[in-house]
This record gives sequence, C-alpha cells and structure tokens, in this order.
Amino acid sequence: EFGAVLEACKQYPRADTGKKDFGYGTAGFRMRADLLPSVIFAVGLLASIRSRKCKGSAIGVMITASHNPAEDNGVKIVDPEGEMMSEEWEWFATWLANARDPEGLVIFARDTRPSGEALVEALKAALVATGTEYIDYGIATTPQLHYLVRATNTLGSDREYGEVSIEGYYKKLSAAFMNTMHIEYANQAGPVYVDCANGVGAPQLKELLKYLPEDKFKAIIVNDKIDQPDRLNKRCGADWVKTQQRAPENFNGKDWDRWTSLDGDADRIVYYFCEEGSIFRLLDGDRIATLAADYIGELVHKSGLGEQIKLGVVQTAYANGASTKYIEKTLKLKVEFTPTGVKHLHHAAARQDIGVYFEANGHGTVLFSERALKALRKHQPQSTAQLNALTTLRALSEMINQTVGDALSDLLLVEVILSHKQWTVKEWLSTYADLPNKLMKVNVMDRNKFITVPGSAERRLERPPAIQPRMDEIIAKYQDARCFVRASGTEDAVRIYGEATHAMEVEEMLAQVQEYVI
Ligand code: NG1
Ligand code: ZN
Repeated sequence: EFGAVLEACKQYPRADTGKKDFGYGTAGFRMRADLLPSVIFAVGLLASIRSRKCKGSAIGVMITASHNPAEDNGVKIVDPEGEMMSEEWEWFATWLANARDPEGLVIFARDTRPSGEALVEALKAALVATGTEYIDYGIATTPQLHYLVRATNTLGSDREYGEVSIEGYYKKLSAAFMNTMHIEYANQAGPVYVDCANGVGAPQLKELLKYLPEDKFKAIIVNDKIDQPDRLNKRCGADWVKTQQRAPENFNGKDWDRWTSLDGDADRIVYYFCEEGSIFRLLDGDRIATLAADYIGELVHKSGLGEQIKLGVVQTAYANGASTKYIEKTLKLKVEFTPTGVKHLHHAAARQDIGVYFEANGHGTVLFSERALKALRKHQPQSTAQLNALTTLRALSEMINQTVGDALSDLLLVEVILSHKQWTVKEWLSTYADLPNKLMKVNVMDRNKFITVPGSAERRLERPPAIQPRMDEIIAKYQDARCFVRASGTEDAVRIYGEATHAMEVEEMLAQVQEYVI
C-alpha cells in the first residue's frame, strides 16, 4: 500500500506558495483553487486514516470555499457524528504506520465551483492509493454532507439519523416540517424570497421544494445562476449582505417582503427586508438565535417539561450586545460565550439540554441532547395544549439539522416559527433594537502577534501587552460601549469589532483603536 501512496503522491506535487505554509484553519483549508490539488490529496490520505482510526466509520470530505470568491476552493473533513473534525492530528500519523484493519470509508461532496471536479480527482487518487472505499455524492450543500456522514454511521443502530441519501435528507426535513403543521396554520405573510448566492443552495432548495406543498411553504428563488461560476457570492449571498448591510443583486422586494440570503455552500442564512422609505433591516444570526430560543423555550414550557428541560444559548463576542441582553433579561435564559468558529459553539451547545447556537453571520443550529429527546419521547401530555406543544417540539427535533448549521433547515425553522406566531418581519424586528456596531478588518505585519486572554472568549487581548490597557481607556469614554480585537482564523488580517449607543461613537472609538493596532 505504501508504494501505491508514494506513486500516487507524485501526481500531486505541492504548489509553490513561497514561504507560506498551508494551515487547517477554523473551516479547513481554503485558498486559490489552483494551489489545492496536493492539499486535497493529503486530505484524502488523512480522511482514509481517520476513517480507519474511527473503526471504519464513514468520514466526510466536503470540497467548498463557502462564501469566498468563485476562484477559491477549500476542503474540510467531517467526523463520524457529522461534526467538524476533532483537533488531534498527531494520532493519525502514528495510525498510518500501524494501519491494517478495519477498512475505511470516505464519503464526499462538493459545491458548484468548477474547480471542484479536478479536486475530486485528487481526493480519489489518495483514496484509491490507500485502498479506501469511497462514495461520491456529487454536488451537495455542506450540511447535506454532514447529514450523510451521520446517517451512514448510525444506520442499523437504535439511533438511525435518516435514509442514507440526499433524497433521504429531503424526506426527513419535509416530513418533519409537515409535522410542525399539525394544526392549521396559515402564513399570511406571503412567500419567502431566497437569494441562493448563485451557488449550490439553488438546486438543492429547488429539490426540497418538490417535497413541500405550496400552500404550506412558498419560496421564491433568486440568484440561482450556477452555470455562471463567476457570479458565485458576487454582490449577493449571506456574507455579502451581512458585511455590506445591504440587499443583494436582483433584490426587488416591496416594503416588508421577507428576504433571505444563503452562502455559497448553504450553511449560513440571514433574513432582511426593507421598511417604508427603503430602510434596509437585517435579521442576522443573533435574531435567528433569539427567535428560536424564545419559541422553543415557550414550547418546552407549554408542553409541561419546563422543569426537566433547560435551554441555553451560545454566542460569540461578535453577537450584538442587545441580543445578549434580550436573551438574559427578557427570555431569562443563560448565555455562554465561546471563541469564534462553529466547532466551539457546537460543543458548548451540545452540553445543554437544548442548546441554541448561532454566529452573528448566520451559521448555527439548535441541538437536542439525548436527555431532552428522551423526555420528549416519554412525556405524557396532560392537556390538548400540552400535546400540541409536544408534537411541535418532537417535529422540530427532527427538522433541525443536528450535525451543523444548515441554511435550508434553518429556513424551515424560521418559517415555522413566524407562521406559528403569526408574525411578520416587523414583529420579529421589534423584539429588541440592535446596538449600532461596526466590524473592521485591518492588515498587519503579523497577525499571529495578536493573542487573546485565555477564557475571555476572545474579548480581551493579552499580547501585544500595550494594546488592551489603552483600549480600555478609549472604551470607557463611551456609553454602553464594547470593543475587541482578535486575529482572524480564516484571513490574513486582524478584526476590530465595536458597538455603542450611537453610531457616531462607534466610528470614533474604532478610529482610535485602529491607530494602536496598526
Ligand atoms: P474569522 O476569520 O476567524 O473571524 C470567520 C467568521 C466566523 C466563522 C469563520 C468560518 C466573523 C467575524 N468571523 O472567522 O464567524 O464563520 O469565518 O467561516 O464573521
Ligand atoms: Zn458556508
């Protein structure tokens, strides 16, 4: 086997990246697609090892660069439960040297980027060379691949996740969605418009819609030009809308129309609309988290399980302070903060009975623990009201992707909540008022010099030592102000985030902080 690996390896020489090394960041490897073949080959080797180390469980490989430009691509590994890969790498090398049985299984998919096709060849070369069985699922969203990994590994067990096919994913989501509609709900708010970023979300959502009756769920798809690769994520999509704070290309919404944007691999979603006078209003990941926590908390209470099942919300330092305050003061729920990156949020949420986690950029989900699921199964409702709440909760636990944030599943979730509450975007927005805020990206000589205080959830800088004390002085000048600096984990830059009572103050504060950072 080793000879075969060496032989195949020669076909995928490392691209010249100068002094830069490839690094497996928060979202796997990501770079210009032409630099990637050797990296994908290595990931293929690693996935085959990881699968063998996990006693032959299926391991996933997703080829995507998510919200990044069309000429980029990337790759990440999905663990047996459908979660992001665990961080211990050293193990694998040791394992490779000793590997005999069992056989490995790697399943993979890619987004709509044309570069994906050749990268899949590099991946397959590594899998063939290591004698690893594989299944190519073609074009899929990132969360669909996560679903497939968990479904594969739970097949035949007492906790089967669903049929092992993309069709099975649609069936599971749509059946659960219909179960949330066990009472006649009419959504009077009109259809939801979905900007698919000209990416994989478009064909996959079209497919999902075939499983949903139009009188229960009506979506109008915008930006679905997957045959024009250079339009992917360009002036559209969740990341563009969130960072630009404006509507995407081809937006033609009337006032109060309900719009959403997915990102290029459909694991993020944000909502937005225009108010009278064309004022743009964003309903981001924090809004989805608060909506979901509010509604699911209410259902738990109504079902009579309030004493047994506790809800917790997980956020990062980028969550708007007003959302945190709303969760703690109005919803009276616990908020935990973790460092940036879904794997951190996911693990923290998994420790709750029901854990709601979202990054402000729209990546998140709601996790139901075994304990909570058991309580939902066992509970004997004492009234029709309890029964109704319980039925909805059970359906939601099936409809919400348990492996990773999933734009399609989150879309259904928000739509269910809005129609149950008979809310339009207006009522949703009015739950709290966002603090004015700004996120800046600055280029520095060496971003690795910026190190945050351990346990501070990245809200304070430890090094360089001079910056934090100076920042504290600046922040103290403003009312309800917050500001922090950290190195990006996905880009060669440092991010500065600030919020305060007035937008002018945010600008002033960030301008001063920026001087100390560069
Ligand atoms: P970095 O580059 O580490 O800030 C960004 C996002 C994260 C997350 C990752 C992975 C912000 C401020 N940061 O991380 O939330 O989504 O990319 O894609 O949005
Ligand atoms: Zn994404």
